[in-house]
Formats: sequence, C-alpha cells, structure tokens
Amino acid sequence: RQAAFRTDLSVLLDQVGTGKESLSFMKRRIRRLAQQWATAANRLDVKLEQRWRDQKKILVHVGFLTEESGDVFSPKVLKGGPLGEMVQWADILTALHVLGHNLKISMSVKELQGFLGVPPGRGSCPLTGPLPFDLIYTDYHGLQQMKQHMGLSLRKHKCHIRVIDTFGTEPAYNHEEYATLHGYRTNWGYWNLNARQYMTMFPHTPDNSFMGFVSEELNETEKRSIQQNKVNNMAVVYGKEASMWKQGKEGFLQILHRYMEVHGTVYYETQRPPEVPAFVKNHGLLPQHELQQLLRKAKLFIGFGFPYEGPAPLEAIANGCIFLQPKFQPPHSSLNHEFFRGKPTSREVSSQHPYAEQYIGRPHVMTVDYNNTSEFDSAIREIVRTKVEPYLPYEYTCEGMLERVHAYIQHQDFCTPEPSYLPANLSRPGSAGGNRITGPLFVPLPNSTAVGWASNVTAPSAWPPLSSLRLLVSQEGQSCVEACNLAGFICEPAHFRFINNKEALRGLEVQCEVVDSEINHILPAFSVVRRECGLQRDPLLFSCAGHSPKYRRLCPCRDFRRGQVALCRDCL
Ligand code: U2F
Repeated sequence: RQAAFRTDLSVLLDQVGTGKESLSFMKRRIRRLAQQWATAANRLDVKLEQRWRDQKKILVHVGFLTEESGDVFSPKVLKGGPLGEMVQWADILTALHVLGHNLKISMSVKELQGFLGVPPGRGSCPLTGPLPFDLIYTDYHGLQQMKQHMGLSLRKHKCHIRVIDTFGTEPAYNHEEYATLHGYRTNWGYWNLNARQYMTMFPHTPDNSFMGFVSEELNETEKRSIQQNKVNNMAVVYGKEASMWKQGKEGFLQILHRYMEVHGTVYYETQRPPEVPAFVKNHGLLPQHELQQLLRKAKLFIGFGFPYEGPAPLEAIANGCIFLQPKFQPPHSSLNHEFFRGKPTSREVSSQHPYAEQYIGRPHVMTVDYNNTSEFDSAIREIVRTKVEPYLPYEYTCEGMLERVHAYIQHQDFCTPEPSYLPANLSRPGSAGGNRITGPLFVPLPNSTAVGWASNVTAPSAWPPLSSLRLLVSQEGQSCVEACNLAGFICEPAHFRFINNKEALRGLEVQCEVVDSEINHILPAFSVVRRECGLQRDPLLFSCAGHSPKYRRLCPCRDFRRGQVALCRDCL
C-alpha cells in the first residue's frame, strides 16, 4: 500500500496513552508542534512529486519508559530530570505517523508481547510465525526485553529492528566476538547489528544513522519581532537541575553578572537551591513553551559543561540566542569521563555540544576555554555587542526530519544480503592461497588524496547510490570520520564494500608487498613502513570511527546535502 501524509494527529495522541508524566510531556509537545508538522508534511509532499512511498507496518516499543526497565525517567519529568529522550521519541512517533505509516505503540512488555503475538508470561517464547511488522523502533532496554521474550527468533528478525541510541554505538563495540577479544565490550553494545541500525540524536559517528529530533521554527514575522524585542543584557543559564550548577560555577556567574542579568530555569521544591546564587533570577523548571518565550527575549544561553549534547542549545539558537559553551581540553570520552564510561563509543567530545560547535559555529555558537578568565570575559562582551538572527539547521526542522526518516524507511534495507564485492582473485577467508599478492614496493602518496575513483562495479540498488562515493586516504592515526570531514565530505559506511578491494588500492597507486584480509576494524588500510595492505574480512566491522597510529585508512566518503548531512545529493 501507498503511504499518504497525515496532518491530523488525534489518532496518534490517543495511541500514546495516559497515566505518566512522561506521556503527558510527549503529548503536550506533539500538540504544540502539530501545526508545524502539518505545514512540513505539505511541503515535503510537494517536493517528493507524488513518488510512491510504501506504507510500512511499524512497531514502536519505547523500552526506557516501561515499568519492566525501572522507568527512572517518568518520575523526574517535572523535577529537572532528562527530557531530551522524550523530546526525541515524541518527534519520532510524530514523524512516523505524519509520513502515513501503520503504527503500533508499546510502552510495556505486555503490549510488546501482544503486538508480536508471543504468549504472555515470563521466560523466552519464540515467535513462530512471520514477524507482523516491517520495522521495529526501540532502544537498548527494549532490545533486551525482546531478547528475553522472543528468544532465538530475535536473531531471525533482527534486520527489521532500529535502535534509538542517543550517543551512538561504534562497530568495534557492536561486534560481539571482536569486542570481547579486543577490550570493546560494554554494558550496551555487542548486538551484532549492522551499525546503521543504531540511530542517534545528533550526527555523531556516521557509522550509525542520524535520527535527530525537531526544534521550533519561526516565520519571518516572528523572527523580526524577536529581533526587535531582544534584551541585550539578558542571559539564561543551561541546566535545569541544581547539581548542574555546583562546583566552581560561582566565578563564571560573577563575571557574567558584571555584564548581564542572569536567569535560570532550575527545578526546586520549596526553597531556592543553594547552588544557585542570589543574583540569579530563577524561574523554576518551565513548561517547554514558556522556556521558548524566555529564550526569545534572552541574548545569551550559557552552558557550564553539563548536560552533554541536549536539545536545549538548538532551541536557544532557533530563538535568536548566542550559545556560549566550554571547550573541553582534553576532550571528554568513555576513557576519561564518568558520564561516558561504559558507552559503546570512543568518540571524543570536544565541548559541551560538539554539534553546535562544528555544524553551527559563529556567530550563533561560541566555544571558549572557561579556564581562561579573560577569554571568557571578552566572549561575554562580544555577545552583548553582536547581533544574530534566529537559526535552525534544516535537518532539525520538521520537514528535514520527515525527509530523512522517509529516505531511511524507503531505502535502508538490512534484510537482503548485500553482495560484498570481494575481489575475485582474493579468495574468501579460510581457503588456501590466493590472498597474498606480491608487487612493486610501496609508492609514497601525497598527504590525504582525493581520487576520482572509477570502478567497473555497478550496483543499481545501492543506497546511498554509488554516484556519491569519493575514495580518500586518511593520514596515519586519522579516522575516516576526520579524513572525509576535512575534505568536505562525510564518511559513508555503506560504501566500504565497494572500496574493500585491490582495485581501490591500485586506483590509489598504493603498491603493496602484501595484501592480507583480516578481521580488524581499521581495515581496509595500509602501513607505509611495513609496506602491508589489509582488507576487511568481516563486513560487520567496517568502521568510519576506527583509527590506528601506524595505518593510513581507505575511506569511503560521500557528498551530502547542505543542512541534511544524512542524505547525499542523489539520495532522495
Ligand atoms: C540531555 O538531556 P536533557 O533533558 O538534560 O537536555 P536539555 O538540553 O536540558 O533539554 C531537554 C528539553 O528540556 C526542555 C527543553 C528541551 O527540549 O525545551 N526544558 C523545559 O521544558 N523546561 C526547562 O525549564 C528547561 C528545559 C540529552 F538530551 C540527553 O540525551 C542526555 O542523556 C542528557 C545528559 O547528557 O542531556
């Protein structure tokens, strides 16, 4: 069946259910943004020019909100607890509904069992018939619950699953055996999914798919009125929980207070939290629409390092604030920071909000060293003087999110086995001979080289299409994420299979003494010193994020649309 856009959200609102603060928060958000979603749906409908869209049967199982997972989030909705995940789930549900799919929503294990048709009760009971859904969106908690209740049949159906995973999961952590053998095992990873089945809140490693969420958009009239009513010396502090204000924040707040009136939205019960200085005008935790109103007046939205990578800075920038945030030197990561410890990623977080820093930047975002008081002081003075317009990247508009989710649903297929394009004369692992070639010595390459690489491979069903591929070589120690970014592209894991061969090495004029095929997440790559080239033996380990000091990597980069990094130019 053909999917038709929906602009009426009443059925969705009924489906979300009642009885918990988290659900009420999500429903308020869905209602508040309804008009914006409807406008976006109409625009995308025109843009897609009547193209056929399959209507999919979709189950959304929100694991972290189930009682069975402990649901620690719901009781904190009105108390300054994390709301980012609820913002995102509300938007995912809305996008799927608006795109016209056949949606079922489950927020408990019982509902999950009902929808899947497995007998209720404890213990694992395999699903015997076919999976009654084309797609299942869930999270790590939900995945665990499905494993418990579907048992082995989960393995058979797992290509249909998408895991909403805020901070992302890199391939080395996702590959169970590899993670266990090489020290990448965490509490979360090791599900052996295709890494693109994990969908993140911001475009982190391109090994995962970027799901995102939306922020409120302003029309031209609203933009003009915001600019007229901006209060140049008004700052709002980022942090709705008192603990985010503690430890050494006084000093910065004092400097800030020299130039600006300081506002906060910190949750409190009866008394002012002691962490919040007396000169701060604290509004208490505000409902989302009231926070937007406050941001419309403010000139500065200032972060003190936590929470990491939340939605609020995008909302502030969309309402015409400048976002000031600390640079992290050295960067925070799962190796050196408690918050990221045990998360299945090696990503180095260079500031409180790397997306704001790298994808938006000045004049909307200023990332400074807070340990340097004079740098901090002059940033504040600059902000008071600077005029900025409200700004929202296209990928965080409703239309942008609909466009991206539409493209994923219609094109991403992890169920049909992909041809691996292993080179003919490099035999499959395990068979004798044939996987080593001898040849002339390595010819040094210029530093990062972009090569117009033509291959005789044709792959008509590939998505992103092959036309978007640009082959590139990284520096030693550099990942493909960095190498592609520096050249103005993005790493595309789906393209690894086209460059994991000798033709690609030859195209780059890498002349290897030896070509081996191994299981290592930095391959395909080559060592200049050892004159060795290595190809990847296990496609599950193709990784944009991997790097090694001794190896230069072969990187499959692709072009992307301005403001929509998830999609290449010919991807729609
Ligand atoms: C992030 O979670 P948070 O919920 O702490 O992220 P924020 O950026 O603070 O904001 C989430 C929403 O809270 C709303 C605001 C945002 O959409 O409009 N809000 C509000 O309604 N009233 C207020 O007074 C203040 C804010 C991140 F999203 C999570 O993924 C991480 O787990 C967490 C920790 O890093 O940070």
